[in-house]
Amino acid sequence: MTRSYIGASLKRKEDRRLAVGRGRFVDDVVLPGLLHCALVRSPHAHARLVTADTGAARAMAGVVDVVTGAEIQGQAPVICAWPLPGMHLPEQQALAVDRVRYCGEPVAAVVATDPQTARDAAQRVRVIYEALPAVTDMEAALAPSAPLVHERFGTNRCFLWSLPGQGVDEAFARAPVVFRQRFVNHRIHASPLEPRGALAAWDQADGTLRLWSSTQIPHILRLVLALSTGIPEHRIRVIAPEVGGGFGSKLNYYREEGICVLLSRRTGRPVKWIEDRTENFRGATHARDHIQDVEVAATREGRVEALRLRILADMGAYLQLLTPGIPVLTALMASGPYAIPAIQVEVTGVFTNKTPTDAYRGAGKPEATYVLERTMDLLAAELGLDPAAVRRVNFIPASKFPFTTATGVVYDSGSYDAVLGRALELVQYEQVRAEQARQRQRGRYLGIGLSTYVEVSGFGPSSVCGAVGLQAGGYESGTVRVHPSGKIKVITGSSPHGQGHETTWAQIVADVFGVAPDDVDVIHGDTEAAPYGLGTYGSRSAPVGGTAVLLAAQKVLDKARHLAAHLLEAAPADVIFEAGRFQVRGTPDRFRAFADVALAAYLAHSLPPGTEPGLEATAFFDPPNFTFPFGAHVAVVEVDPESGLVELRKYVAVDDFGRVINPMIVEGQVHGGVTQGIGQALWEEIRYGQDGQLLTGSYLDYAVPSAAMVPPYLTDRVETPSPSNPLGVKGCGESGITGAPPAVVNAVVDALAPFGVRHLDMPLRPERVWRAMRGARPCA
Ligand code: MCN
Repeated sequence: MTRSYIGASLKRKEDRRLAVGRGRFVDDVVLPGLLHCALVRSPHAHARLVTADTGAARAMAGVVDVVTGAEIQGQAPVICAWPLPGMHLPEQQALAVDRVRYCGEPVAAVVATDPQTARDAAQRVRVIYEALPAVTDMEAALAPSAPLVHERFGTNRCFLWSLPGQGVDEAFARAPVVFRQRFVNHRIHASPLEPRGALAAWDQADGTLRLWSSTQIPHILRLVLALSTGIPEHRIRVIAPEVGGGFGSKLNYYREEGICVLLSRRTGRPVKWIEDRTENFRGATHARDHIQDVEVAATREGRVEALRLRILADMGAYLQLLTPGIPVLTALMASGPYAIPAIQVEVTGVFTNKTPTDAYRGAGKPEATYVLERTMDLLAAELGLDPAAVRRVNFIPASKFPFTTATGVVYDSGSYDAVLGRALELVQYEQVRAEQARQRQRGRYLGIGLSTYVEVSGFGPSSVCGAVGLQAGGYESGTVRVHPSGKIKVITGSSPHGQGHETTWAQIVADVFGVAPDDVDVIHGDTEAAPYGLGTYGSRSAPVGGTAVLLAAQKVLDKARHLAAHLLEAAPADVIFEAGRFQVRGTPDRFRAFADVALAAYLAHSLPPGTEPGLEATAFFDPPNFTFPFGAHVAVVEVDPESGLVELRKYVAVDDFGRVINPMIVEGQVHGGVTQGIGQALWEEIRYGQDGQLLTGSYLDYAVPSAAMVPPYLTDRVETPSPSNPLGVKGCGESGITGAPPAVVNAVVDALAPFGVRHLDMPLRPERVWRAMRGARPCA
């Protein structure tokens, strides 16, 4: 019997080099004549640029070039790929010209022979600013007298996008239960282990550019760079070497990449820029930052009949690659796992004097889940029902798939009751509820929080991406190259940065050819090597990229079967492939080993008529639909009434990712995502002062959780294969961060129920929780 590697918890191939420090990141790339870039960044959130004196910096030994915005105006602007109808699209120059609009915006760049000299010289660039009033609050920004982030628009409203929603008004008119609530989904930050970095090497002789970037999207970056700089795309090679995490923040084209390219062209030498942590806090995109007003119409049994959702989404000062589209994803996913008949959503994008927002793990979907899951708990509290019962009343039944939501999204498959049932079983729901009641008598406050989510993963399909205005397709590519010895190279358009594609793609291909995963190596992240691919984000790689690799391998196998049939003098239909060899059906002694067929393909002494030598194929997979992973998470907390400290006592996650390729990698993805979600719920927060100064610009002020701050997670899976791809897989990368925040907040609010607390906004740091309890007398 052939062993199947799909479904096996193989250790990650890539960890062999990473664990011993042999990974090669952008900062490890050193080229002859390398120069280093440092940026002068605005200390003001909003100011007019009066003058910039670069003389002292230029005079320093080791400084090779200094540029200001005016000198490179128009040469490498940032591009937004998700224009919405009627949207105001501001210019974002590589370096600010005339005006700065957020604290940390780059205004000048210095290039020197070593990084320290570049940084010292950047300090000597004397910029005179005329400070202007800044606006950081979205509602204040929409007021008529607000300072304008972009004067030429005459408003800070970037766009208004809506789903009108049929039957919503009628449902509200007849519903016996109606309530509203405001949720603030605050601004957070991705915190990758490796900050951003870029190295541009312009070759004057042949007009070619190589750019090493810590990016999730090498091909898209190459295209955008070509459009932005005018350098022909076929003369650009983008390389994403080892990338130390991105979590969506490296799904972008950033000014710093363009600046390195321009400086390399000006100096004729390679130019590297490596971001420090403070810059990462100010310059890499932020995320979430929604104010969500929800109105709910429901029956007394807890069935939601209609939702009205108004979202204010903070764009920050400019639009990055996908900024406007993120809240649109929230709107489209506003039905969650529930059969809500009527949904109306209005999204307003708002400019403020803050760092631009964009994708961060989940990108719009955690925001939707948060609204829905808090809403379900509020409804349960309103009606005195159990939160699990309210969810069950509203779930889309398993028999109703494919299911079209009121927001127009077609869910592929689901079994929501199954994941909730298993999660309640694992957490021992009845017992914990009884324990909660007992402890309350003793003045101890336990809380139990549920979160049942569905999210969308596996971007494409391309036609749907186009229909919602995204200027990118949703397909992915893969090449499978069998060498004459039978060893295999896979070249993928996906661009992993921590997700383990080198291992999971090898598992897929090993199963097709009946070889060991060690016989399959995977190359990624180099536009010169890989067919055009869209990169890694939106938990798309397994459903779309993995499938492209599978299809390419199947094409190769098909060619090999024809060749084997020729060698065996049999009809291809009579040749079967089993345990790594082609054999004539019913005649086990007439066979050719896979490696022998590979050699024959390259020797080409005897090929079937019309067959080309060689054994490789490329496939592009454009899926017919997205995939819709789902799950049920339960958090159990205890709140200390003296300090407001929240202790997370238990966390259960039961998820459905369809068929699973590597359970251990998937488990790691869930752990990472859940931890980031808990981070948002309890600690992480990007805060600005009213003057637009970033108050949380380091890990002294911005608390990301460590392993010691979270409990061991209890996880399980249910498998409902996705019909959207032949592997039956759904993406798993964003589920944890989608499920966790409402589970934790629901648990804390549940713990505080005796204090009459109905809702608290994240992050639930001790002070906020303590203030909510203070003065309120607990009732048993
Ligand atoms: N997988 C599997 N079986 C499934 C689904 C996935 O074995 N049914 C495996 C895949 O083969 C892959 C991994 O799990 O090895 C994640 O696959 P997938 O869910 O398709 O997600 P992507 O590979 O597209 O990764 C993107 C996703 C996102 S959107 C963010 S953000 C994110 C994340 O994954 N950022 C990460 N995980 C991260 N992990 C690390 N270490 N660093 C990041 O920056």
